[in-house]
Amino acid sequence: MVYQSINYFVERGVATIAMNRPETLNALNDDMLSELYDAIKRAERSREVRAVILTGQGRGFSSGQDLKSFQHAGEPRDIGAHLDQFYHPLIQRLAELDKPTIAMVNGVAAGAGMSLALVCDLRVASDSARFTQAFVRIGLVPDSGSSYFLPRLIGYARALEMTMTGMMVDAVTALQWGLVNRVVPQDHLVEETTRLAIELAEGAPLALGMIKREIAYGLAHPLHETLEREKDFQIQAAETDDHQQAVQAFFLKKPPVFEGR
Ligand code: T3D
Repeated sequence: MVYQSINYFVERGVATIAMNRPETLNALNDDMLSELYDAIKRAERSREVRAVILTGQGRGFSSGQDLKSFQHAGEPRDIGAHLDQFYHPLIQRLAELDKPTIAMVNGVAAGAGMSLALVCDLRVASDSARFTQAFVRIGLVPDSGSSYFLPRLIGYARALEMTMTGMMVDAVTALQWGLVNRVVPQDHLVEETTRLAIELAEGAPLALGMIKREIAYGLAHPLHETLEREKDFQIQAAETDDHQQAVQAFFLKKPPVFEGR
């Protein structure tokens, strides 16, 4: 697929996917949503790619669904079919990607644009990033996973405040609330996020994939089931060449080199 609405490149094991409709603050139209899905699939299938950065070009991360699509004159728009066709597969694929994902939040993240940031494993925000659950401001409700991820990240009360008011949350507050992992000056955003992504790309890929699933499992299951799941994953991890090699490297006082085996 040739991309028109996003940019995609890979460097040092990190795929960077940048939404590229800056004149709309990267509003999500069908082309962009299809391309994002394709890019995630591409990153997932590439052996070279071991971490993914999702970001936006220009001064916005993403302003959410392109509001032009709501300005229809004739037939009412089938919003359920649209969510099923575009958003749900994208959010699900990102959530299930067996590689670490980082949202590099360069500016405003609104509505489903914020959902895209939430589904990523980590969020690094610039000091000019802003977050809004804009849905309610146009009489809609949270979608694209916001009602799943937001209370898990910031708690019930704050999630309700954000979703019921559509308030704008600045980067400092986002950090205090646990909505983002780090806030860095805008000028350092790419450098700092890339450094973190490379660190993850050089980590043990099989273990990282399992960690992602294990933590999600632990949030949704009781302790006794989580202990069993941890054990299953630990058995698998202990059998990898990466683990064996890393233990040897420890005693040789060398850094481990993880090959994903
Ligand atoms: O269809 C389905 O499947 C349902 C899915 C729904 C999911 C959703 O995401 S619903 C929520 C959609 N998003 C919004 O409601 C947010 C709308 N945008 C805003 O509230 C503001 O633009 C922001 C708070 C994000 C940023 O404000 P500000 O003041 O920094 O920028 P601005 O001047 O409002 O926007 C800059 C330009 O981007 C402007 O265009 P112009 O006037 O320069 O030609 C504006 O119209 C355009 N823009 C911003 N957001 C969108 C957009 N164009 C289309 N769609 C947008 N969502």
